[in-house]
Amino acid sequence: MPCALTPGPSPAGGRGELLWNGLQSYPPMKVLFLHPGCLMYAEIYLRLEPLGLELVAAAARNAGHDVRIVDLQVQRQEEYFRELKDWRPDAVGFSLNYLANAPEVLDLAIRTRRIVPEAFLFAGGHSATFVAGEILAHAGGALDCVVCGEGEGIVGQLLEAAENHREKLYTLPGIVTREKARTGASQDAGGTPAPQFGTPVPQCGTRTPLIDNLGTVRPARDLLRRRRRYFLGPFDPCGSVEFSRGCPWDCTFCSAWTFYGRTYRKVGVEAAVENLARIPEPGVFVVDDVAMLDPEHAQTIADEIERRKIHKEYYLETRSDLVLRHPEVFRRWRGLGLRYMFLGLEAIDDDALRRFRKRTNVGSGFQALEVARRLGITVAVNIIADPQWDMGQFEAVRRWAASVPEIVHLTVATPYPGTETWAAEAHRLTTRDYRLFDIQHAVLPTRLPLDLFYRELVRTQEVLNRKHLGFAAGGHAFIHMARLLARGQSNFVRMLWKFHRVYNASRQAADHRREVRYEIALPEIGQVGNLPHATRVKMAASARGER
Ligand code: B12
Ligand code: SF4
Repeated sequence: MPCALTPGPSPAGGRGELLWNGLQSYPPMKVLFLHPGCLMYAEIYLRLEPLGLELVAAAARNAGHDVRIVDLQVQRQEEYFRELKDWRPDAVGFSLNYLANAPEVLDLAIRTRRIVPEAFLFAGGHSATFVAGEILAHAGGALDCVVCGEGEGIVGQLLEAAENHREKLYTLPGIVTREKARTGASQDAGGTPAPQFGTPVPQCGTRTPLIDNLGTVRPARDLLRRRRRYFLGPFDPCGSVEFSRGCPWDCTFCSAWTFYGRTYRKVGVEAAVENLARIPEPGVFVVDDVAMLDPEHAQTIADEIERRKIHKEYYLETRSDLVLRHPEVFRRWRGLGLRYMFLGLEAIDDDALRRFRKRTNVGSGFQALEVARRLGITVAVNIIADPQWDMGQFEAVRRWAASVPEIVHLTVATPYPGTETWAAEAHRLTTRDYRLFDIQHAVLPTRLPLDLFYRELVRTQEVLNRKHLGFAAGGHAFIHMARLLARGQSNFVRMLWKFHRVYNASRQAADHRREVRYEIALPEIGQVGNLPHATRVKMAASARGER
């Protein structure tokens, strides 16, 4: 039975009792956590366990509550609603990492409120942090609060407050209620200052304090009901692990660094490897923003993996300059099972890299590809398509992609709340439909007519996919697919034939014509902190309608 240091009588509606020693005791709450469905990319290439939500769920369970998770990436909405009606949770927590999922989460919250009117409903996650105030406004009372920042450190206190003194919720660091969002009140203590870019201060006075001791909460992997549905290309099934959190770089299009205030924290070696050892799947995705950033940490984890004789295969995301700086680390990890690496090359011209403030250049990106090839690590690279691209630029990317052995992905430049590009470009948006902010749609003006832009985009993605398919279908991959099917794992094989259904120029153009019920709020110049001068000038110009 959870026990809180909150003397005094229970407020009306609370279920707690006052104990002889003045402490408040209250029965465990039934807490249901929900992850929304897949976005385009996850429909095809990968679908991974929601590690952040598993951590929050574990922390709630450690606080003594009865906890369940529903993941709509691999479960149907009917299952969620059945769970609501049969189990009748006291609290429901919605995960909102991806901005494009906002309308789905809002609709689910509104329907949830009707089914369990007394329940405490809250949302959290990466995107929720940056748009907390507007999400609460859109929800029109369906959501009680939004948690800004990391969830595992605060969820115990949050549930305790929800149960016993809901009127004081807003005093918790990083917790935004409707009232707090409306008045801009920032009376919470001990929080970390709010992320800077595009984050209107009244939406989120502070974030939850950054956690000192990452890795001590063990993700509640056991709560996921369809683990075999998570996969990452040929890693089918696939688990996820976290070795570090945050990023010290400051690319203009990325919000990973603003979310964590440009900090970089490592999970202790023992905890990291223990968490890894507990993953039942043979393939593992390392979720770190920039894996292998600290070579010593990477080597010590490798030592421990060897000592414990853990045999897994790994897929990670990192930067090309790190591959060049510490090839010995990648060689060592290759020996341990590192098979795939995702490198955000982002562009094949230096001007664009400068604009993105990537702090690297095309030459070193290409050198890193060479190093990875020599090490036998398969690389997937990402290129950001600028909506201002013309036919020639698409063609150049197609030609380049065909000339290299790597897997190439194309995403569309998208300003997000929490990024510097959001502050600078938001006033040029052609749509404010959250659903289109998934880096597969163009939300800024395109140079080509929109239909043609999508035709070129899909055509390029198709060429890249065909190349990828060619690799996958050849040689060992065929045997691999046969083995997967024999084990009843069909995620990877299905993905190979699903491309045309998901990536389709007419479908993408039609997405712009859907009715929009929830619109993203635009930033105001006065609401963004510490922006570089050049960005402020750009912002002011775009606010005046200039390009
Ligand atoms: C790993 C990762 C993935 C994995 C998915 C992991 C998963 N299933 O959750 C893969 C590779 C599949 C992926 C895919 C995509 N991703 Co991604 N991804 C990341 C990355 C690098 C790390 C996320 C992570 O696991 N962090 C570690 C865990 C522990 O943290 P967390 O999930 O954030 O959870 C913490 C808090 O957010 C909070 N929290 C989370 N949920 C909840 C719920 C409640 C109730 C509460 C209280 C708190 C809470 O508490 C958690 C613990 O501290 C982030 C960058 C980042 N640093 O966030 C980008 C990021 C989230 N991805 C991004 C994008 C754009 C995408 C794609 C759309 C890309 C694409 N090419 O299409 C797809 C969409 C996938 C989909 N949902 O369908 C953007 C999101 C931008 C936005 N504002 O929407 C990010 C921020 C990267 C960036 N450069 O800006 N991604
Ligand atoms: S894109 Fe990568 S390197 Fe750049 S800020 Fe984001 S996580 Fe860091």
